[in-house]
Amino acid sequence: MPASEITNRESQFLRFNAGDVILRQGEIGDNAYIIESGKVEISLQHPDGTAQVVGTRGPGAMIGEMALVDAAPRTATIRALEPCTLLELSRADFARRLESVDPVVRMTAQIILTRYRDTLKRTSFIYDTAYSGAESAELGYAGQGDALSQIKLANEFKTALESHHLKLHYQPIVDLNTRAVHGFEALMRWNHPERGFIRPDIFIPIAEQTGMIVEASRWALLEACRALKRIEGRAGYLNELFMSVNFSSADFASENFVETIYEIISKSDVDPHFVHLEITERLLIGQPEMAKQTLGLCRKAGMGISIDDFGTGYSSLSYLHHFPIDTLKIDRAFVSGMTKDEGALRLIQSIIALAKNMKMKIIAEGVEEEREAGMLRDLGCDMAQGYLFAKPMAEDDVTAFVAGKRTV
Ligand code: G
Ligand code: G
Ligand code: MN
Repeated sequence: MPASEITNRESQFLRFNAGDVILRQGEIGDNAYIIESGKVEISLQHPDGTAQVVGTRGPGAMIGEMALVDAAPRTATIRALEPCTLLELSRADFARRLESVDPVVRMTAQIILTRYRDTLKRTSFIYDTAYSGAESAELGYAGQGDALSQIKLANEFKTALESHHLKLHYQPIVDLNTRAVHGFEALMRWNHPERGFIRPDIFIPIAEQTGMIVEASRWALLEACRALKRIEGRAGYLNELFMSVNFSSADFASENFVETIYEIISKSDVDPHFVHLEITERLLIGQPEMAKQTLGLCRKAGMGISIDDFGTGYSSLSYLHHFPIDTLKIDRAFVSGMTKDEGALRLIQSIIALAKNMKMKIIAEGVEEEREAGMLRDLGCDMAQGYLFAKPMAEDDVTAFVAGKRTV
C-alpha cells in the first residue's frame, strides 16, 4: 500500500441496531470489525437475485476482514441480528500496526493475506458456505480475544493521554558516596479510572506498537522538564539536578525527533545539559546507523544519553564505543544478584571497568540493600537508584525528599 494511504486513524467502537446493514456485498469497504457484543448474520446475494444466509458470528469474531488487505468489493452482506457493538479497524490502521511488527511476521502476514484474497477471488461464493457455522465462530473467538483486549487497551491509552490519566513519578538518583541527589528518572504511571494502576510493562509495548508512544513520550518530556524546574525552585536547587526520560525505538524513528525534543526542552526553559535520554541497547543494535547519527545530534545539543537495563540485551560490550553515550545504567538483575552470585559480581566489575575506560558514568539500578550499595561504591560505581534510597514518587513527595536532603 502506498504510504500516502496510511493515515493515523484510530480504531473506534460503533453501535448497530437489529436489522442494520453493517456491510453490503459489492460495496467497497475500508474497515474490518471485531464483534464486541451482539450477533450478526452473513448472507450472499446470488446473481439471480436470491439471497442465502451462510452463517452467523458473535463476540470475538472478526468480520469484513478482507478490507484489511485491499479495497475489493465486499463478498457478502452482513446484518446485525440484535443490537451490536463493533470495534472498527481500518486498513490504514492495520497497515500501521503491521509496520511495527517484526519484519518476518510482517512479510508472512502479507503473503498469507494476499494468497487468501486470491483464493477468495477464485472460489467467490463457495468460500463462506464452506467456512461458516459454529466451528469458525469458535476459532474466531479463541484467536481474537487477546487482540481485542489489546486494541481496547490501546484505545483506552489514547483516552488516558488526552484526559490526563497518565502521570509521571520521579525516582531520585543518588551519589553512592555522599547520598546527595544528582537527578531523577521520570517513570510513566497510568491510573485507569476502572482498573486502577496499569503497569508500564503492559501499556508501554502497546503504546509502542500503535505508535502512540511518540505522543506519550513528548508529553512525558515536557512534563518532566517542567517538573524539574518546579522541584528545583521549591527545594532550593539551582541548575544542579538532571532529569532522565525514557525513549523507545519508535520515538527515534519518528519524524524530526531531535528538533522536536529540542523544542520541548527549550519551551520548558531547562538547559539541555540537565536532560538525559534513556534508551535501551536494543535501539543501538537494531538501527545502529540511525542511532549513531541521532544520538550524535542529541549530544551536540547538550543532552546526556544513558543506556538503560545495561547487560540484559546483547552483553557485547565491544559495540559501545561506536555510539555517543555518556552513562550506563546497570540492570537491577545484576545488582540483586551480586551478593549471591559470583558471575553477576564479575559482570558488574567488568561493566564498571569498561565504563571508566570509556569515560562514562555508571548508575546502578534497583539497589535495595546497604550491602549492595557498599559493594558498588567500593567497585567505583558513581551513582545509584533503588528502593534503599527512594522509590519513584509523585512530584510533591519527591520535592519534599530532595528539600530534606538539602538541609542535611
Ligand atoms: O516503573 P516500572 O518498573 O513499572 O517501569 C517498567 C518499565 O517501563 C521501565 O523499565 C521503563 O523502561 C518503562 N517506562 C516507564 N516509563 C516510561 C516512559 O515514559 N517511556 C518509555 N518509553 N518507557 C517507560
Ligand atoms: O526504565 P527502568 O527499567 O530502569 O525502570 C526502572 C524500574 O525499576 C521502575 O519501574 C522502578 O519502579 C523500578 N525500581 C526502582 N528501584 C527499584 C528497586 O530497588 N527494586 C526493584 N525491584 N525495582 C526498582
Ligand atoms: Mn529507565
